Amino acid sequence: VWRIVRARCQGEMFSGFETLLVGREPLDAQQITQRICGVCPIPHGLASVRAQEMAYGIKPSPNGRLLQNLILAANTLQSHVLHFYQFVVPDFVDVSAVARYAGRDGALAGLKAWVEGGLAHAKAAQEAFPAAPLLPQAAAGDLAGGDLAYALLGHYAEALEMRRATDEMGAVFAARLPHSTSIVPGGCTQTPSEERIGSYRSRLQRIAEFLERAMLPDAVALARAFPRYWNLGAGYGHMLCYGSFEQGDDGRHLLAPGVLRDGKWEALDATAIAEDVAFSWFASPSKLHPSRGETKADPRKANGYSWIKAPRYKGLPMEVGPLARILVNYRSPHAWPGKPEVDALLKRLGVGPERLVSVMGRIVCRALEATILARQARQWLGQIEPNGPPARDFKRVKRGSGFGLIEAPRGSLGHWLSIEEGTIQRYQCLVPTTWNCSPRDDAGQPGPLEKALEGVEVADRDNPVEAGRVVRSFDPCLACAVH
Ligand code: NFE
Repeated sequence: VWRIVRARCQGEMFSGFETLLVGREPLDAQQITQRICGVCPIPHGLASVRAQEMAYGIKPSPNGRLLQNLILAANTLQSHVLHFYQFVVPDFVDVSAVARYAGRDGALAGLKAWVEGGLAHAKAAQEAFPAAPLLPQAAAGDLAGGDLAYALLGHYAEALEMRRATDEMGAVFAARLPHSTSIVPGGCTQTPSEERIGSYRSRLQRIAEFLERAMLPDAVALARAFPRYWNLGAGYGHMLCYGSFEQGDDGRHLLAPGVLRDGKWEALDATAIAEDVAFSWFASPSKLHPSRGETKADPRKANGYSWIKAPRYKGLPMEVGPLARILVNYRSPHAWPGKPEVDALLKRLGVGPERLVSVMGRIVCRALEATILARQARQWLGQIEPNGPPARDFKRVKRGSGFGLIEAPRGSLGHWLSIEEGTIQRYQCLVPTTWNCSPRDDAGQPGPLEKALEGVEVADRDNPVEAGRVVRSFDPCLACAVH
């Protein structure tokens, strides 16, 4: 057995969206920033819209808020289904077991043909190029086979269908996806006709049914089969949530903002955020709040090892994502309707809430959040005023500033904007994977994922699947992290 003593998390590309926005029309920002990522474009668009709404002094209209929530819900469900079935399941399951499947399940039979084809290709390539083995190395010996493999893989293809359904559902109001053309400051440009509401609702019913029948039970089955992962990959345990899915104009959210420092809840103070760059390839100074943030690339910087900055909250590295959202709300002194659901799930799993800070905790919280969100989306649909105005009017400003804080599928996302002479003078994004995959800060503290990898035991040094599973539990996205 090998033990990880140190880990470095590296973002190895520069994107530069913040610099390319300078000098542009602010109303272009929600279009341009959606291109940061194809998996979570909507939260980028909405964070930008929030920042502009603040600069223009408006809030979305009631329909606008509901439509924005419904578009974000669709994008979040798409991302959560992708993470579980297309990323996590193949990490824990012996996919080649499907090649031995002899039953009558149509989904598994289809997958079997696909896996057999892939294995045949890999074998042929290996024969042609024996020096470069393409077939996977020997498995670490803890991949699920048999009935569990069939159960989880049996939903793999259906999950792809569900991702299609989530994108179709989102596009009803987003006009198109992945990059929506309809989200604007004040709401959305798509009028919620009865037909559109019905179109969203019929897909949502299918997706909600899938989440309750397949995804949540499958996450529970996986957790039961791999109990070791309740004790792996904890990291610091500091959690951050900006809050998301506004329930009205009065500051209520489905997932309320808050912070856990050493397990203790406190209110979020958005001024207590700063980004360090001692180990990041930037020439700009450390300790800048994003409202004053700078992006000056310095690819040859001594000590630099990442294009990701190191954001800290009151000097601490914070984890963000579904686990952070659920735990912050679970530990909040304010009543949260999701709490009984968390308790019921923990009871079913036979673990206490303290075990949630782990690889398995991140996985089950994502599945639980998806079911809560799908249920809530039905309520929002019912609250829409059919054919009512989908947005509020606003006036562009010559000068102003604002910020938008939102929860993307992978965690807390903020955009900070300043406008001078009617154009963007400064634009800064602080993105979920920037929080989770940050490098060391000026004080030398490792980022959350770097910390979570410390101490992890690996059975096979050449095939460190345990480390891979820790990384995967954060659902990292390089494109977002470097933006
Ligand atoms: Ni590219 Fe993203 C999400 C955002 S993560 S996926 O969710 O914002 O950094």
